[in-house]
Amino acid sequence: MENLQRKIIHIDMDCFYAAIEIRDDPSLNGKPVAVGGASNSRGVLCTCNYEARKFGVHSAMASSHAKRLCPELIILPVSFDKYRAASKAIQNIFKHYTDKLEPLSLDEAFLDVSHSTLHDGSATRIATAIRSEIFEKEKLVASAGVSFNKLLAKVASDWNKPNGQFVITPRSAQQFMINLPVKKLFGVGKVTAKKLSDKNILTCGDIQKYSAHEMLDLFGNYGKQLHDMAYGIDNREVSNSHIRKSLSVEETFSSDISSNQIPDYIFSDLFEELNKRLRKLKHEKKENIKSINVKIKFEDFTTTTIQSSNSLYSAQSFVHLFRTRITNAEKKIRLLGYGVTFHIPNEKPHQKQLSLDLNNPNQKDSLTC
Ligand code: TTP
Ligand code: MG
Repeated sequence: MENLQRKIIHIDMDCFYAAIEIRDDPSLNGKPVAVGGASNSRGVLCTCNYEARKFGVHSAMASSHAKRLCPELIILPVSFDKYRAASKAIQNIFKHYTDKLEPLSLDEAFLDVSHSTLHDGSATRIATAIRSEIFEKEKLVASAGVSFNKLLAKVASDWNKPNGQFVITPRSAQQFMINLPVKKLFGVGKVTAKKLSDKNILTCGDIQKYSAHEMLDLFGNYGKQLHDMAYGIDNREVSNSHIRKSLSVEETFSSDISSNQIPDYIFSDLFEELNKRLRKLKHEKKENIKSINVKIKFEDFTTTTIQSSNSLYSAQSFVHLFRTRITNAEKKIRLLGYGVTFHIPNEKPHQKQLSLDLNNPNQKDSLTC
């Protein structure tokens, strides 16, 4: 495998938003706790602690459903300011260990410690030290993955969650990949997993039975990427100058609305929120917008996204995009979202897909979680 010499750590905080809430209110300790929209207002959960997960509760679940699974569940409102402050504190801790640092979201980051002399240059011991420092200073628990590339470090950080770490060495990688379920790879959601399982492909070892060409024929460009991932190949650098690929905001209505009855203020509020978020970004400016999109979730939970690369970025363009495609009122609408994608300088197609999957900024940053 490539890059034997690199030492990459992926840190991911455990049940991040919920952990912060519990830290700040110790009476919540040991109870099932979630953060998100209220269960009587069609809200959705951002996350929940591991006590709640025992009941089958998870991120992005409707709060009302979560309450049915776990009637004792305490659902707290979202306090982004607190989460941002904790995130900043954690990022500052990472800087004690390396300058080559790539935050992926508020609660996770890649660190390249290949050239560190700390802890005798042992990435495993550096990862342990980072987790201890986070706990001592922030009273929050993190998990870590250690490996020789980003793909494997990220898979590894999920392996011993919560409060654990896992190392994939060049020597163990081959065996590890053979048994790794495809669902653990970035970008393999339910739909891709189903397509793969229809061909009896359940593990990375199953993918390895196909040549790169066969995977390309079967699944298009993504098939080739899956083939690389199945062998644990990932040459991407840990990059400090992380550039965002997209930004989106969304709102779940308090009750479903017919498409022709959506009040104007909903469109203008969404545009204003997107604008506000856009202003906060460092690198990605309005002039760098590649396309705009409108996401619609219907009452039956089916979702459609309408995208345009030819529209100006304006409030009218979003409304126009919505109106040109949603012309009948046959299905009511549950959620509306506005989003943009950005031009990425010098982007290679393969890197693009991988980093899109990795960063998945839309979901974590959306207004309704
Ligand atoms: P995750 O790291 O995916 O989840 P987590 O930290 O809550 O739990 P764990 O890593 O232990 O599995 O996401 C980090 C935060 O991002 C999470 O605390 C809340 C937010 N988030 C959402 O708002 N919506 C989502 O759908 C997801 C997955 C996360
Ligand atoms: Mg996390």
